[in-house]
Amino acid sequence: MKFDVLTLFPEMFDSLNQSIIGKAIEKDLIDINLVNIRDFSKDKHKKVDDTPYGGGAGMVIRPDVVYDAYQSVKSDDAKVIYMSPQGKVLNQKKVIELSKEKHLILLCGHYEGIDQRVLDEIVDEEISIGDYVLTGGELPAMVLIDSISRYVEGVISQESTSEESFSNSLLEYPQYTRPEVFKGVRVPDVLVSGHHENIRKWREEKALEFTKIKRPDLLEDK
Ligand code: 58G
Repeated sequence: MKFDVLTLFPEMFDSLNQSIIGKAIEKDLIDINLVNIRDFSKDKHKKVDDTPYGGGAGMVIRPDVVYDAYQSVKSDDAKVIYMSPQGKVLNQKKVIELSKEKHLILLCGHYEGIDQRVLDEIVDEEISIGDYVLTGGELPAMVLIDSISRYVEGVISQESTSEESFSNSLLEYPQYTRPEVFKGVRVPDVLVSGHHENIRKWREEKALEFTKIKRPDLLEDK
């Protein structure tokens, strides 16, 4: 999977060189190419934004610099995603769907956003990571990269993605590890019983119980 990220703050993505995603990059399972939109400014001061037509607060990113940044990475099979609070809210189904793509171009805005004309010209999909406004699209782009990369073959075990929360519309069952007694509380007996069928049933019940208590909305249309 190839990700091109169009951003004014490529350094923000340094944190992806850690843990599981860092390993996936080292192993060439995913390729993250950071493109600094500022490199495409034709201005002698490297300016990329200007005041909004019609007035109002803040600055808007110019369409021409974004378009040139896009031209430098586009391919015939690329899907362009604009990270925006006005997009469709991301969920696990969307993550799995996007993990089947070969090439994603993630566009990150800043300030008051990007000139609408270049968005209309190049964007295939607008995605939000939740109903709140951030100062930039970089954190949402990292959320997208992380969530999608988990589904790329070899990044984590297949078991981890098939057994997890949401793959059956339920939350996960609770997990326990050593010590067997912590602050006077024992690990549930069934988990140390070695009775695999009872363990499976107990986990199924707990997953349903947790979902009813914590996220009843997930059960609403079931
Ligand atoms: C209104 C406000 C429109 C994604 C800001 C466009 C991006 C939240 C999310 C913007 C984002 C999210 C400028 C800064 C997009 C631009 C960016 N905020 N919820 N902010 O996924």
